[in-house]
Amino acid sequence: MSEFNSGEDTLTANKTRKKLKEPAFYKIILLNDDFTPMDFVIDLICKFFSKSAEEATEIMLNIHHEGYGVCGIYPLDIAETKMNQVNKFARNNGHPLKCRIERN
Ligand code: TYC
Repeated sequence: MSEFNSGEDTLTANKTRKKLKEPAFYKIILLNDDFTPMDFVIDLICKFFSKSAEEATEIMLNIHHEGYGVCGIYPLDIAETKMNQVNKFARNNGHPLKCRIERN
């Protein structure tokens, strides 16, 4: 069965009507901390989530004030890849910033 569908009833090969599930999407969440520099977070959001500097600044400030924030929503495989890339990028640059995913 394909992961992608219209969400409507579909006539399958054996002529049984089946209600197909919506594909699962996952939010990519960045967590606030007291140490990662704001400029690093803005650059990271631009780099991994294709946001403008203005959008990235707004997202970063929201995380800074609220404790966490959503940077994007993707299918599971893409969300997992981005989360791992972000966590590795922060770690490799010596910052404690953490990224999680959560089912949308
Ligand atoms: N709170 C950090 C600071 O004051 C900035 C920051 C924003 C860190 C977002 C992490 O996900 C984060 N330097």
